[in-house]
Formats: sequence, C-alpha cells, structure tokens
Amino acid sequence: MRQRRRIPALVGSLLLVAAAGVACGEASAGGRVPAAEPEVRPLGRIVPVPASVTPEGEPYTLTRATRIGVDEDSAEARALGRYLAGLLRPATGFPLPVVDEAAARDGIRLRLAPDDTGLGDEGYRLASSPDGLTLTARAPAGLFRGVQTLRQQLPSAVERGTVQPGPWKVAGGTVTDTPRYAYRGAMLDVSRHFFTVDEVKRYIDQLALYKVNTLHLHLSDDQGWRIAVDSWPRLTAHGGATEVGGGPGGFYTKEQYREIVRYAAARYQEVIPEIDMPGHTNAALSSYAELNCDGVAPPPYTGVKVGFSSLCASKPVTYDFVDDVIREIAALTPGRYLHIGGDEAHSTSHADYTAFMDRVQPVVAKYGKTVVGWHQLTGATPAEGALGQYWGLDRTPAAEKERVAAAARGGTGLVLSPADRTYLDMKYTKDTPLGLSWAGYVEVRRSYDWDPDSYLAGAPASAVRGVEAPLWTETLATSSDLETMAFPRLPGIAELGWSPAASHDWETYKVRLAEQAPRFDALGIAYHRSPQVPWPAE
Ligand code: TNX
Repeated sequence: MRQRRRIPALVGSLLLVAAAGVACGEASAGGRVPAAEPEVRPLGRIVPVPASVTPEGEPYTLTRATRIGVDEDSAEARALGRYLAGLLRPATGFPLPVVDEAAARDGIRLRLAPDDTGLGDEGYRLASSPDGLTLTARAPAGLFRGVQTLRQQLPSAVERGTVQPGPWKVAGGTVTDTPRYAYRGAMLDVSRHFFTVDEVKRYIDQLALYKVNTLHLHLSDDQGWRIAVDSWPRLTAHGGATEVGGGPGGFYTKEQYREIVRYAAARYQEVIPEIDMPGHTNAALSSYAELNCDGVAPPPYTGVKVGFSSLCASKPVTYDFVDDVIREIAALTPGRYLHIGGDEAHSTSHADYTAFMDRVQPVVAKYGKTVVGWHQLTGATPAEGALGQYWGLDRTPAAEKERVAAAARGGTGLVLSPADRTYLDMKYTKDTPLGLSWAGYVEVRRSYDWDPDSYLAGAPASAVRGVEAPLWTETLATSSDLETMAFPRLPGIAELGWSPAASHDWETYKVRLAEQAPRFDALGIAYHRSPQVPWPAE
C-alpha cells in the first residue's frame, strides 16, 4: 500500500514543541540554519505587500516582559490574543501573558475600533515604536490579518518550534492596510486524493499567513465522495472508499467536517463546500444504481480522466438526491456559498445541463445559500447573485470568454481562477515531477504577473469579486506534494487578491518572495526553488 506522510496540524505541533522549548529555556540548533536576515525587516517587506507603509523612528522590541493586551469584553479579541501568544511563544520562549488592554501599554495591543470605518471588514493599522506595538481594526478579522503582518515583520526564526536567540524587533512606523478584493480563495481537491483533517488544517494555517480568506473544498468527484450525507450513506461507505491510484480514500464525518469549518473560521476563512454536478459524479453513480439513467451502477473509478459521468437529468430521483445532499451540506455551512460545480459535463446534453441547473440552483437558495459554479454555469442561466468561477486559459475560444463576460455584465459576480495562471497543480516546467500540464507550464512569474480587474475582456472590473488558486490532486497525495506545488505560487496569487493594483510589480515582488524562503524553512513548508526567484543561498 502507498505510504503516506501524515503531518499534524501546524498549530497543534507548535504548541507541543513550545512546551518542550520553554521547559529547556535555551536556544536549539535543531534543523537547518536559516539564511541570513537583517535584524530588523524593513517595514512592509512582506507578502502580500501592504497598501500603505510609513516607516518612522526606532523599532519595537519583544522581550520576556512583553504582555499581549486585548479588549477583554470581546471573546474574539481574547481568542486572537491567545492565538498570537501561541504563535510567538515557542521560538521566543517568552511567557507573553494575554491581559486586559489597559495593562499592556508598552506591550502588543490588539484594539477593536468599530467606528474606524476606513479599515473595512478586514483592514488593520499596525503602529510600531519602542513604546509599544498596537494593532487596530474595526473587526476581529482585521486584527487577524494584522497579526499575520506582525508575524512576517519578525525574523523568520519566530516560526520555529523551539527557542531561538532573537532579538525580536519590528521596524518602527505605521502600516495601514485593507484588501483589494473581498474574495481571496484557495481550493483543495480532497476527492482525487483524500486529505485528513490534520492535513487540511495544515494547509489552512499556510493560507492564513498570506491573508487568504476563503477555503473552497472540492468534496466530490468521480474518484471519491468525501463528506458524510446521512440520507445517502453509501456515498461515503462505498463512494468514499478509494481514490486515484486505488488507495484507501476516506471521508469526513459531519463532526470532522465541522472541525475543519471551525478551524478555518478561527483563522477568518470561510469554507465553501463544492459538490460537483451533474458531471464528475462517478462516485455517487457507483454508490446508487438508481441515479444512473440505465439503472446500472458503474464500478468505482481510480483513474484521472474527466467528463465521462453524469447524473440523470430526466429522473425524478436525481432531484430528491440533490435536495437531500444540498440540505445536509448547507446545514454544515455557516458561510454564504455552496458550490455546485457544473464543469466538464461532457456526458450531459446541453438541454439536460440547462434543465438540471434551472432545477438545482433554486434548491441552493431554498437552503439559504448562494450558488457558486464553474464558469460553464454561464451557459445555463446563473441564479440571481450567483458567482461564476472562471477557469479558462489565454487560448480559451473568444466566444466562451464572451459568454462569461456577458454574464458578468448582467450581474453574475466573477471569481478568477485562470488555469494557465492560478492552477497550482500545473507543472512549473517540463521537469517538474508532480502535477499536470494540460493548461501549459505555469512558472512563478506567470502565476503572479496578470491583473484580475482587466483579465477577462468585456467583463466589468466591478464584477470581479477576487481570485482563487485551485489545487487539484490527481498527482498529489501528501502535504509535502501539496506544498511543493502551492509554494511559491500561492503567495503571489494571495498578493494579487490583497494588495493594491498600483503595487503590482514582479521585480520587487520576487525579492519579497525570496525573503519568504527562511520562513518556509522554519515552518517546514516544502517549496519549489524556482530559478525565477532570487532565493537566498541554502
Ligand atoms: C480541470 S477545473 C478540472 C478538474 C481537473 C483539473 C486538473 C475544473 C473545473 N475541472 O476536474 O482536476 O482540470 O487540472
């Protein structure tokens, strides 16, 4: 059987090592020596680059006496204080008590300022001086994003799990930062290969560092059904029992899925569950014969072809099935959206596809959610408020692009995931061992160097809600595989989503990206050392 490397969730492991590190109270030489970094990282030399940076005065220094002050009336602020302390304690070895704001005047303060409307839902201000470091946000999500900035301003060694020498300085001055787009997503395909709750949590933590706020989980496909549905138990018992290559597969119980949603929510990420329909459904069709037009269940599928399966649009039972599935998944989803796939339905006639989507979209609305669909949905009639996820390429026929653009002009919001830019499963070059290449090779520069607002000709910039980087897993089976493909392209797409258009510049970006290398090393993130990036020597 295939060997799998199971990597525990990042924060959990950090906490464990933290306890050991603090107990020893001494610097540990474990692991690789990080590449030389300046003692104080210039303010704003982080990913994504902040909207506004004003360096001023001397740095703030974190010490053994530092306290983290929070507004004790806010449970979320208290939780954020504990999260920040949990990030900083292992490497600093400092106690970093979380106290009421008033008792932390010269420490790190996390302040909620609900009237500071200029900061929006996720913006923050970071003010650093020798007298203290204050993060201010209108809402807890903004404090969380600001904490990621604080983290990246500190030396990369702060990410290590054992006590490091320091010093721990944050350059003096002010950062005022708000995101360009409200939707900054990453997708993980847990169907082609199954990933455990801990593996998903590890990815969530990596996304959090780059201010991603949406986790799209591709929960069903031909090769596996990964989420428990009580009313159709064979979906997981049979349909979840394998994966590409014939491995054991797996699925999330409802409680496990809720745990993923909670973990993401604590990192201010909204989970969007995807049940792909009417194509990409072999796992369901194999589990229930009655869902097939000919009433015959196909065998499970462990290959990598697409476009051969379809729910039966003409059978009433199909819609009973869809209603049950959407009802149960919607009930597990605090977020606004439910993704119904809709791509590559090559085995569904156009008439059936349209009829299917016309019946299914109202079911999503009935259970209180908003439809997201791959952009083929614009070939049917997207529901009011629906988002279309564009995954075309430069070479996608103009007529198909225009259909999507026309839908955008008509009010359908767009999430941009152009496959030849954002598909993290595409090989970087012909020599990349993992990944696919149907959309071409996607080197680091190519994935960063495009503008979402003007990308799709004829689509108004106002329709563009943001960007998403999908990670399909036909060839990826472990966390290390995921990381090798996501890093370093994911941070670039996250920057496209967060940073102002005016800051977009490959030459300066690649230097900031290179400076992330010791952080990747400290976090144990496997990454691809693309020759396009001026990495520090190993
Ligand atoms: C296209 S993108 C697909 C997926 C594959 C992916 C591989 C999309 C909506 N469909 O089924 O996994 O390419 O890159």
